[in-house]
Amino acid sequence: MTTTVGSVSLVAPVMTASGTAGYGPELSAYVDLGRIGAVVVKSLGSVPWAGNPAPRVHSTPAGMINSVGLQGPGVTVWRAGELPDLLATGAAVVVSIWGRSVADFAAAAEQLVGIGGRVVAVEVNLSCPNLDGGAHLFAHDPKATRAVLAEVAAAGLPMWAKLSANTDRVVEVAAAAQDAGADAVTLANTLLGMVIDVDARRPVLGAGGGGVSGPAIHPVAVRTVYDCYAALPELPIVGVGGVVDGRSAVELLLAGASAVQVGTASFADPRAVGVVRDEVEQWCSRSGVRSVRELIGGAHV
Ligand code: RRO
Repeated sequence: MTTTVGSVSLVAPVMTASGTAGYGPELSAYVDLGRIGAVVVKSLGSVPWAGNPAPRVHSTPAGMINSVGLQGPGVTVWRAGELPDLLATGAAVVVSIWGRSVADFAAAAEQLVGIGGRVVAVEVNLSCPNLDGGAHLFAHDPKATRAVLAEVAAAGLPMWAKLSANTDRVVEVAAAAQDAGADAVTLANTLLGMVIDVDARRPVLGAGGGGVSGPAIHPVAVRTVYDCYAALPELPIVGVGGVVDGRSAVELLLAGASAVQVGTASFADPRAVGVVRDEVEQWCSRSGVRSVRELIGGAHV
């Protein structure tokens, strides 16, 4: 079940998706966090952030939409207050960071210096759909992506750039990320969306629009991973989007991901990430696959 994402070795190819498993040991009551690849914490900024007005989540056909709006305590408070308890569970940790500007990312990265140990990577969230209402996503622009990663490199951790499938430039942006020193790309964040309450004649979410996730976007994730792997075969990929069981995880591995993340499924069942991990193992046993690494990119001719 072991895999690698660039220089990072993981005990399993299944981890939590940022924003869906808190910052600390929340899921440890339901999942042995030492048996999954990593816990990817919700994106943290350089300062505490209150997030968007409620309601922030709403179910949609085959998924959900959210406009959480980056609520969080900030890197420094998290590092002192929540990280020790998370590490005590035996989890490997990937810290996700966000910013509204290149300088914000630099400040968050600076707060990570020296963190090391079982914090194995920083996932750089260049694709939040709820930053300034989705008006500008760093991940829609190769130059902006490059500029952020150049600053985050100072954290001294392997960098995973979390990108967006809202743009037809995702391969170009992934190439820019690779060029700027990213060890991997995480493909992909939620898609821009909106739900309107027809009786109230208003958007359901407090912020108006939000990010759509879950099985409805799984084929989009598969295509995005497939295209990036085909164009940039040396760039490791973490696949995310609508993984709900072993088969949907294997699908992303076959598209070219070295590991996958489980997010929305955890809202319905907090055991989901552990269940998916076990189902991948069972699928491999039944299919005569001796190592999940054999699967990576296996759907490409
Ligand atoms: O907090 C959020 O609203 C949020 C983030 Br940072 C993100 O990257 N993706 C998402 O769907 N929601």
